[in-house]
Amino acid sequence: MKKKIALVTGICGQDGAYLAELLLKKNYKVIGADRRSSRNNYWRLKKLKILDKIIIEDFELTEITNIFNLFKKYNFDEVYNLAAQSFVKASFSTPINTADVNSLGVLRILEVIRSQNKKIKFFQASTSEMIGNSINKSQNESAKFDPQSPYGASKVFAHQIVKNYRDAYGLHACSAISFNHESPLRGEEFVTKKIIKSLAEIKKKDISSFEIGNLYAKRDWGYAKDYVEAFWKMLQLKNPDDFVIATGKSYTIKHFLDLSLKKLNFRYKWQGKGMSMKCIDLNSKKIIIKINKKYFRPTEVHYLHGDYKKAKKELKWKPKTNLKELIHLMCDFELTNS
Ligand code: NAP
Ligand code: F7E
Repeated sequence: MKKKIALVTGICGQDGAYLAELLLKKNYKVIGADRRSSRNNYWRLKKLKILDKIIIEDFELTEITNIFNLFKKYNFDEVYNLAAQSFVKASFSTPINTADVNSLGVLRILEVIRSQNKKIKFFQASTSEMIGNSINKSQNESAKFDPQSPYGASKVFAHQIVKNYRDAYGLHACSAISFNHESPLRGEEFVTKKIIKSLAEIKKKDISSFEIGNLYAKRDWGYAKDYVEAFWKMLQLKNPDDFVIATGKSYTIKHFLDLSLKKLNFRYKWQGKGMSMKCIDLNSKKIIIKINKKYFRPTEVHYLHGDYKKAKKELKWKPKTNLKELIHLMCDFELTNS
């Protein structure tokens, strides 16, 4: 049987790497779209031992000709758009670039699909940051949007335009409203990876302490490898639709820190309040964690707690990894791989 051809944009990111691994297992021909960079950013694909199984193509979401030519070169069956300026904090300092990549970039792909081949199935990586601080009984597919950052706002445009192209032109286009998902392959600027990497470095005496921001926001954290399975399942549906992908559990950053400290066998105590709060290592008697204002955002999303009932029913999908298991995976990776 002819192999299906999938395009994965953002191939060098966390989700791109896990999704490529899954698609290869399912016998797809995987084309990985990567923007040119002087940095070697293939480390995730190398870790998963899949770099030589993927065809990497140059791809820049802000360049329509670039996208057009790539879609001329291959007859894609499925396109997974995972590329984005994905760091919320950075979107406050690069709002225009964030909108160009995350909003208009999606529209550029949709226009190319609409004009070249409407049969291509399209997946968009939407986010719980679109829901932001809106008050909803349940954070499901009908939740109102109240984004709290240029990132969240840029993703709302993308989400709405995907729905519009589905309705207006009959494209098989859908979006996953994913809540936070993490893994050993998570980018180092995100709070989970930052915490575990820094604690492991303290253990190894490479650093003595680190600083962090708001400990009291709540997040619904899942495992990225579980989430990419839902992404693939969505494109196998007869009728395209949008789905919340989440765990249905919500914890503070402080809770994540405490679980990580325990997993890494720290004896510790918290002291002080607010900006003066600190964590002391009871063995060395030294401060290992301090709060720094610079890690706070101008506006914060305080509480995320996804309701994935629809995905459970229609995709037969549910998260397989709980927070403790996720932390264990990330700690083990940090202790053995760096
Ligand atoms: P990630 O690790 O930051 O990966 C994003 C990738 O997009 C990177 O490889 C990046 O390239 C690429 N990219 C950025 N700007 C680009 C441009 N202008 N043209 C082409 N490629 C570009 O993100 P992730 O965690 O895997 O997330 C995947 C997608 O899901 C993103 O769209 C994100 O917004 C969305 N999402 C993520 C989460 C989550 O918790 N992880 C939750 C909801 C939604 P470089 O490697 O060169 O930087
Ligand atoms: O922050 C707080 C911070 O940067 C989580 C992206 O994948 O998920 C991610 O966005 C929380 C926030 O992720 C630090 O204020 C405290 O409340 O890990 P994060 P995020 O902003 O939730 C969504 C769903 C996406 O779509 C995004 O692409 O942690 N926090 N101290 C900190 N955050 C960071 N990064 N660094 C700190 O030192």
